[in-house]
Amino acid sequence: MTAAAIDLGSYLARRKALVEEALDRFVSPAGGAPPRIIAAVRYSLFAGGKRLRPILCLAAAEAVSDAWESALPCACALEMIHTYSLIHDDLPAMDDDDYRRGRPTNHIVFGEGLAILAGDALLTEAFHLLADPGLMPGVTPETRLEVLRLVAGAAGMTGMVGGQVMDLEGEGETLAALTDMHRRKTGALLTASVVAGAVIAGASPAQRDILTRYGRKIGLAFQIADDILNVTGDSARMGKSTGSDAVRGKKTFPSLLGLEASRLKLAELVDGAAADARQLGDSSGILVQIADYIRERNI
Ligand code: GRG
Repeated sequence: MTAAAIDLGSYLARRKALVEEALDRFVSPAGGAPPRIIAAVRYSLFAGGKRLRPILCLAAAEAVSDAWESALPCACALEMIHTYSLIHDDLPAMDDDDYRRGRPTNHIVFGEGLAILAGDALLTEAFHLLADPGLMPGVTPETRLEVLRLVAGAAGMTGMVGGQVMDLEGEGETLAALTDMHRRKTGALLTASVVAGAVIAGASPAQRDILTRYGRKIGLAFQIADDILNVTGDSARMGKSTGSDAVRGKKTFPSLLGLEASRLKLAELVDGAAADARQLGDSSGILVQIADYIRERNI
């Protein structure tokens, strides 16, 4: 069966279940950490996220090799880094949000101190997983180091943290600045998810280049879709308030470009990403469908 024939809904559900079962093992009360930090970490880690970053990591690995399951610990590490970023982003010192994924945010339930530490723990444990020689069988030390380097780069000052700083400083007043901010804040980790999966699966330099281009396009597309959803989305379905960007006077793609031009930009990026993925041949069917899913998503 070619990948194009796979039903996306069932693929996403299967990969999500695989990731959640692995996260449950990796962040377990049996690991010896104080129960309160485990509770705070697990509260946000199992709050109903879409698991898009780990699924992208596994799908990219699968596009390159049949040995894609070696990427599972890395997929989990990426979800842990993503969850840390959401916990910290919701803090009073940052976006000061009381609800995420339809539930009170981590600091509302556990207090600010524990929420900061839950984020710290998730970030640290993610690198603990990536560095564990007992995980990712068959992956050479050089490849592991390369994955560590690219995930750290995406999460750090030139990537997600840098983008968050630009956001805090109110940068993003022009389309170029907004695009740069989002490429760092949201795009970098999404791109790294794709590239890390491919590298673990033994991608050639040409495959890696193709998937880097794909990742950069869907990374920005994801943020434009998020901005559009903040204007047009259904808050009950999304589990968070919509319209908040306009209330806060935040610059977004719809506020700078208008809704219609934002939709066109989103379509251009998604179509471009799908064209990139198709260069990998039949095994890229799922990546093509995930690009479309980002265009169509309503949560
Ligand atoms: C605190 C260092 C630090 C960084 C925070 C990513 C981020 C940087 C903040 C999140 C702010 C935000 C809501 C951005 C919009 C795009 C986005 C990342 C949405 C949430 O990602 P989803 O939709 O979430 O993949 P789920 O809930 O499905 O996991």
